Amino acid sequence: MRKYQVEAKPFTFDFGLEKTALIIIDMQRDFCEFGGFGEALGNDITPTKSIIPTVRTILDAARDKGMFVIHTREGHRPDMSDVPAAKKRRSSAIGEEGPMGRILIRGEYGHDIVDELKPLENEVVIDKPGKGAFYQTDLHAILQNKRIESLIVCGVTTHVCVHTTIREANDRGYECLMIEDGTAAFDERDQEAAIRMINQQGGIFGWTTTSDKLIKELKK
Ligand code: TIU
Repeated sequence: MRKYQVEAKPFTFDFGLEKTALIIIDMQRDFCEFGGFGEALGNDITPTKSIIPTVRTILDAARDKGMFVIHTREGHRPDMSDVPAAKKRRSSAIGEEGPMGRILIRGEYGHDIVDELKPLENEVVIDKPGKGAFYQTDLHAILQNKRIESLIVCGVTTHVCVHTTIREANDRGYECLMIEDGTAAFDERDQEAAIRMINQQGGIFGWTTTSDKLIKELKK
């Protein structure tokens, strides 16, 4: 099996295509469009919206290679029985009516993935109630069944759901490559810090690189 080698920090990230999944975290209208959860929390969603074309380029390259693709969505049951009181207390917009339907509720327009990144039939969609994609989901089982060892990670927001997921994956033995310009935080300082926190200390949580470096290697 060919080894792909992507120039990354803190050193080259190598992976085999069949043992790698692209995981796109929470590219939902609730985080990338106006009137959703991201805005309800008091953020300017311009940075999350602006990475959609870059994530699409990465997704297209992964699809071309036949890479296993996973999409995640943060959200809750319509009856909100799976929302911890502690979460609702600090994110009170959850379940409230917004211009895209009830905020962060499964089945609502705002909860779904943006049109540009709509999952294909053969791609996995993980609905998660928390920030991490492993918590209360079957993601780990799916990755084990598919013999996946490495994850290429994109999506939003870098310091919240992307970071939590990478930390969870790292503890479960997966090697993670985070795509710097394929992720976004609402505040540039959080973006910079989140990237540094992954690749510091010899790659304490994993590796980081840019979309052009990944795509160059995939297209070689
Ligand atoms: N608030 C924030 O930055 N993010 C989240 O609440 N969820 C995700 O990151 N998906």
